[in-house]
Amino acid sequence: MSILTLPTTPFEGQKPGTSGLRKKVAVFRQPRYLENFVQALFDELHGPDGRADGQTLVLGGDGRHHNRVAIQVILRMAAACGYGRVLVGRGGILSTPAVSAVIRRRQAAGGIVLSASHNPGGPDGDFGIKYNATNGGPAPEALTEAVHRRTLSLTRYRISDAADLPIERPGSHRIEDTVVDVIDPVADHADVLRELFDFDAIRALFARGFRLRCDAMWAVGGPAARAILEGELGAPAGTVVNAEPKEDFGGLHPDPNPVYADDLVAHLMAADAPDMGAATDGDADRNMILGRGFVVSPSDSLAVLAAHARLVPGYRRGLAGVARSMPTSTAVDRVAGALGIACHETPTGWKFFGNLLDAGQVTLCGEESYGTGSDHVREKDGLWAILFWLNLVAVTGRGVEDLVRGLWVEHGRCVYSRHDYEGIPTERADALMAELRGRLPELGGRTVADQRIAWADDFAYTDPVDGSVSRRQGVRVVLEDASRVVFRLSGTGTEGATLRIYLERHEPDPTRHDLPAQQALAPLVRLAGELARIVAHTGMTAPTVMT
Ligand code: G16
Repeated sequence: MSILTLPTTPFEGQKPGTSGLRKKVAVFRQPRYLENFVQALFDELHGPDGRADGQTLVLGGDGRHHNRVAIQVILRMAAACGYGRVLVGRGGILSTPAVSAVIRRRQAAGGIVLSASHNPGGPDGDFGIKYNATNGGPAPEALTEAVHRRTLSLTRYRISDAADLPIERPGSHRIEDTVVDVIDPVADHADVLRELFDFDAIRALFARGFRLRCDAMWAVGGPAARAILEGELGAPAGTVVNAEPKEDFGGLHPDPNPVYADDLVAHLMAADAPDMGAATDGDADRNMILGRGFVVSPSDSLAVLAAHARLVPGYRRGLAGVARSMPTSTAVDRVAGALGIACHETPTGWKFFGNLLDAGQVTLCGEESYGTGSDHVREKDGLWAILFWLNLVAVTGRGVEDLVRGLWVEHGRCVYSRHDYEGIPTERADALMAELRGRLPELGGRTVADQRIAWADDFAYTDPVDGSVSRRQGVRVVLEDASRVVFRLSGTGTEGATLRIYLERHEPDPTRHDLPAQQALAPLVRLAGELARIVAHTGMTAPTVMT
């Protein structure tokens, strides 16, 4: 075995988005593409000729196509970089929350997650890579931007010429001076979850005949969900469906929302529907929750968890505060107000919660994009959310729908929807946003599509812990009754641009809570179309996805 220093030249476009670098598999397959990004990361972490002497790195991915190849490359590069130890998930598999749990429990220096999350997989699908820091959370913007800058000037990378390691079984190996331990992909994460929830109460719930359908979408969440829900909590075999992880997610789009998890929705709408439905995504950090005949919006889910957190052992002492991404509905703000705790509004991206969690300023956080989590790890966590809901149902004796309706009765309903326009040519999407931003100064006090605008801005965030400022995080247009429309471009796609439009209106009147969301939000949809001139810019007359 020896360490090689090999010449390379930069690739354009290795700029991490909302959550790491995501590209088509074919892009990652190009010789030196992955190597360049990893070397740029190691250079930033350890200095240009630095060595990570003695440090521990966690490594794993969601098992999508190209995962196995990439794992072996990174193992050889980590050895060349001098890591003392690499903890790699068996078969190269670790869910995103599991990586976070392992980093924290084993005091690792950081971890590399190979995932494109909810994006489709397979040879023609997407691949991705991101770095999580010592706190177990996604690297802050300052690091991802520095890595990108370094990718543009890279001239060489270092790699061991060792053979592939057999990582399909637990064991310990060595590349150069680096010890490579193959670890159980579920154990650390399961230990963390066990400490938080009342497993006895959930076991009793299942023993009473409670029926759950948990759809793992052929992704990495399946084995952990099966082990805990069926193995430990006594849910009947078959509770977790689509549970075997597949490299192409069975050809499906592993995104737990009503559009892509339509099979689960159909089961929960059927006459003999189970009591609760749940789904997790490609890397098992997102979740969707359903009651019988009832879909819970992610924003409402966060608000319900916050409102009842004290009923769950891990949060019995109450919440230090809560946080939500800016486009997420204000339902949790209302709950926080009633609880007398702070509610922080951050830009889209889980990385923005990290400092608040580390500083003990918030306990729960969540996003409209089907992510909820807490200070138990530094990632959103799909199985955590499912267990939290089960725990609440078990100890309150109330169903999923009843818990959400209780929130609406107490705080009014934040009627909410997101409209996505996917596959827009990038320059057209950029032109739309530029025009919108250009109009911002004149919007306050104007009436557009019969709606009176109170104020409008481009969201900027100053991190209260380290003072870092993130600008241009989304255009907000707020009406006099506090209804709002938010416009931003997705930072996770791999083809063209996706325009996301977030619509929210508060409805205090209980007799109007059952109005279909799209009907209640129709005036805001008209306002959004007129303001952003969507048809003129994109040629599209309707969104491709509505959640
Ligand atoms: C990632 C981020 C989330 C973000 C979501 C959507 O989730 O971790 O914080 O809300 O993308 O981002 P965008 O609107 O830019 O596409 P995941 O599950 O894809 O890692």
